[in-house]
Amino acid sequence: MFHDIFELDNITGDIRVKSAVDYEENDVYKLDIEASDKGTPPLTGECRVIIKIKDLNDNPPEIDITSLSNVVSEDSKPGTMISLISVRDKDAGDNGKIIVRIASNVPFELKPSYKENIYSVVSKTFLDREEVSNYEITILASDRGEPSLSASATLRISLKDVNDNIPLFSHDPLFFYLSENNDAGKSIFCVSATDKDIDENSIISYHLVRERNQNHITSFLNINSETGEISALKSFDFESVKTFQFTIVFDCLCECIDRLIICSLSCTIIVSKAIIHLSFFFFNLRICR
Ligand SMILES: [Ca+2]
Ligand SMILES: [Ca+2]
Ligand SMILES: [Ca+2]
Ligand SMILES: [Ca+2]
Repeated sequence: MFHDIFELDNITGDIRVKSAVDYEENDVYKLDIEASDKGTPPLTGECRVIIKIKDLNDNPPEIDITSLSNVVSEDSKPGTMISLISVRDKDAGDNGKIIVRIASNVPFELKPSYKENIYSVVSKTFLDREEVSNYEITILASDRGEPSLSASATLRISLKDVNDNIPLFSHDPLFFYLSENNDAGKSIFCVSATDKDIDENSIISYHLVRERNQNHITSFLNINSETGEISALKSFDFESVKTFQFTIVFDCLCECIDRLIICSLSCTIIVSKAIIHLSFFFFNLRICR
């Protein structure tokens, strides 16, 4: 095999390299050399030449990422393992010794394992999908060679939503002016709450708290549970009723406190004389048509 790599000058005895040598392929060659004189018969002598190849830092580190899942629940506790990282470098000595770090500013850190060159990526703080929903974790591996070679790899993580936000009304309590002689059966105003979660966790269902007394104002109001649109079933008269109050509730199973909670909004409607121009809104209300 070494005939392909080394050549021997049979006059001078010089050994020359005739093709590339690679420490990672073979780090030592043993050449058996024979010398003979020109006598009759020729006499010979033998020796063994051992050639050791010196390592150069010609291989950057390699990074393998084994993701347990690319989706992590936002309620994962600090220290939750996200992924396994293994690094290797074909060089020897310092040329193959690797320093690994996370190069991006993310709430994750590397924990060395009991095995050399294997690390786990773990969360180091509580996570909040409503603050940051996706992370790119850049892993940087550098060897200790001179000059150092390095490589990077990116791990992408999405946070899975947990229902940890209750719906919130922008104004609570709510005061609302309604012009008397409103059209019975028509919408008088709309309540709207927002929920920072997504999908099912952000769907809000509105309900009126009904009083047992059939003459209570809530008997004359309806709410669209999906839109929050409130309609009055009768026309109000300033001379007979000037103000009334009721409560709107919505249910939400908030996982942050692990129980069903009732969120509510207290509403006060002030009936105004018809001469006042239509409906006047306090705060930032949306008119439903
Ligand atoms: Ca090398
Ligand atoms: Ca190297
Ligand atoms: Ca959430
Ligand atoms: Ca929610």
